[in-house]
Amino acid sequence: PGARGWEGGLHPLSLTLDRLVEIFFSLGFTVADGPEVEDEFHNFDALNTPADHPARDSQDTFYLKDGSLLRSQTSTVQVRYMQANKPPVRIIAPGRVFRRDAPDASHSPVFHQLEGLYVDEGVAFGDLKYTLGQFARQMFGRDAELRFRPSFFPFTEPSAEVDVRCVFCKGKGCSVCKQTGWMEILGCGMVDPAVFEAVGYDPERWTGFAFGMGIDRICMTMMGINDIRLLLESEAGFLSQF
Ligand code: 2NM
Repeated sequence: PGARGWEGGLHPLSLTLDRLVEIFFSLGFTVADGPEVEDEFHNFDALNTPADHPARDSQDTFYLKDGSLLRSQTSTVQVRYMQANKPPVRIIAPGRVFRRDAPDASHSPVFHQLEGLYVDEGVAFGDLKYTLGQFARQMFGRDAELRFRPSFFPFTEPSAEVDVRCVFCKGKGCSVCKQTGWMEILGCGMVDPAVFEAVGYDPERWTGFAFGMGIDRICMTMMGINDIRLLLESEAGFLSQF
């Protein structure tokens, strides 16, 4: 037989995304998608982000000549989904997003997010903690431990940032967790009533939670990749390791 050729393989971001989708599918979520070129309503106004918010500055977001923009978050997909569908909602929205950041080892103007949205009657913060706990045990191991820190996002109230006890040193402190024992994995919160108003849901009847994570960052942590720019590299040299 002749020498076997290179067969190709899935990109590390695809491998990471496939695993994330599989986990959220097991928890009852389905995948939604939407356009990468958006308008200000879906990217900002509907998400309780007013005209004077710094995220709307042309230094921070890519605008096109006709006033449309490249989405800076996949929450745009959740907004479109809510406009088109009545509750209950249980979706994840993975996809490419854009921010005007100068590229370096940890920043790229093009990166990937996965956001989730759960809306029904009587949804509480405990449902959010339970769901993310189930996610973490599947993604990071059955003994995964989460820490919720109070934070702020315009579209959720209350909001939190979530850390997982470092999967490499189990909390002792190492170079991956920068000696803190914790790895930041996502942001989340209870959907702000102003978002429900904007999409035509009655905020007196419906409550929900949402969360968002950076796929590139999770991929880099789990696969030991130290520069985000490698994930957009087209040469097979780096990619052939996976
Ligand atoms: C995050 C953190 C917290 C989010 C909110 C929504 C929506 F559409 F429901 F308002 N979608 N995703 C959200 C909430 C995203 O990313 C760090």
